[in-house]
Amino acid sequence: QINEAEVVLFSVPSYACQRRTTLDNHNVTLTDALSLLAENAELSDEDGRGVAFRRAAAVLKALPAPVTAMSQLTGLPCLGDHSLRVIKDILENEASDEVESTKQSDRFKALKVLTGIFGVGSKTADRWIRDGIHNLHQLQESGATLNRAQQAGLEHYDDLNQQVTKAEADAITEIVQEAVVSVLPGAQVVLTGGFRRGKQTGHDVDFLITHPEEGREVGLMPKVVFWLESQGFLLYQKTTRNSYLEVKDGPGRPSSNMDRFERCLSIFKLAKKEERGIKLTNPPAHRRWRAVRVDLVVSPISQFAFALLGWTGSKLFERELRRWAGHEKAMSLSSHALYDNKQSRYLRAASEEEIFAHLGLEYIPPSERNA
Ligand code: DGT
Ligand code: MG
Repeated sequence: QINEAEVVLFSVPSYACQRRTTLDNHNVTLTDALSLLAENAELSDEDGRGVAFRRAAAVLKALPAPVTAMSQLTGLPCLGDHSLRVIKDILENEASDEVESTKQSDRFKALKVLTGIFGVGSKTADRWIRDGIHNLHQLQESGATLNRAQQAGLEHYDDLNQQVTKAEADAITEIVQEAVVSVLPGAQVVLTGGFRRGKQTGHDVDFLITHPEEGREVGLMPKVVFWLESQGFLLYQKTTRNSYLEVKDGPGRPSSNMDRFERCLSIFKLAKKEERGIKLTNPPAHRRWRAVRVDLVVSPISQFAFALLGWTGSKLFERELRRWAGHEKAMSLSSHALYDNKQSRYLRAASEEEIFAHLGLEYIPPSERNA
């Protein structure tokens, strides 16, 4: 029995971008449960529900201590009835029936296995499940047509579903740095994504590349890719113009320099640590390398701060920044720019700090963006 006076009441602001969320999560059981329901919703094309669960989980991640009683949650934002019910079940019974039955369901398991293939999204997985395909064996037997990405994803399935370590990310950073500096001296490479937020593992390694002189970065991506390919570092690569944010959330009228924004989705062939730098005369019994997902993005220096902020994550933190900008400031934030709808002009920024300042937000460093 907890004494009323001893119950710690929590208080957090409602947007994740107003909060400091470190990797020190005091409510892992609860946030894992809510994240699983979020994932299930996303895999079932119920994005609204997915975001609701993600927001609820993020609020719990920001709390300074474990939740022990429902009364502590009074007044906290983003905790809807559904999330509160799940939290209550776990606090009272150690588990939520809904979470457990979702985890055990054939559909969820099949969606997880199939979307675990690089290049397979929820729509493709759903179509395959409707065709009776629930696992990799059935997929291979089915004769379903796979695109190049999916073929590579299937081929390297086990490697790509094994977490990338910080040590592996550092080894890849060295390779990418060598590639970039070889083809354009003075160009800069920054590790982004989860590793920039201080995570020790990740599902991929994300890099942002730029050059301090505007325009010098034009045409850089194909050169970097050619260098990496000729050195045998790439198992797969696809370079695309990045059109994700301009279309969905951008200021609406793409300017010509947005065409320069390039992204390369790749699979690296990374030598195993004990093999790096060693030339063996006899092939060893075990495989000497492993496949790792690597994302490269090239940005002109004028957009670099926006790209850095946009590619550091977390995904929810990004979403909340854009929601804050739109709903609270009448601004549109993308990985390219910040547009002020009231002043009808773009706001420049040379650093992430300046972007937070434009948005009227306290600066949150990468290690505290783990919402
Ligand atoms: P991970 O890799 O699972 O450990 O976690 P993160 O946080 O590194 O997530 P990841 O690699 O999926 O993406 C890194 C960040 O990049 C993410 O927080 C948001 C951003 N991002 C991801 N995909 C896109 C995209 O298609 N366009 C833009 N502009 N940003 C993206
Ligand atoms: Mg990542």
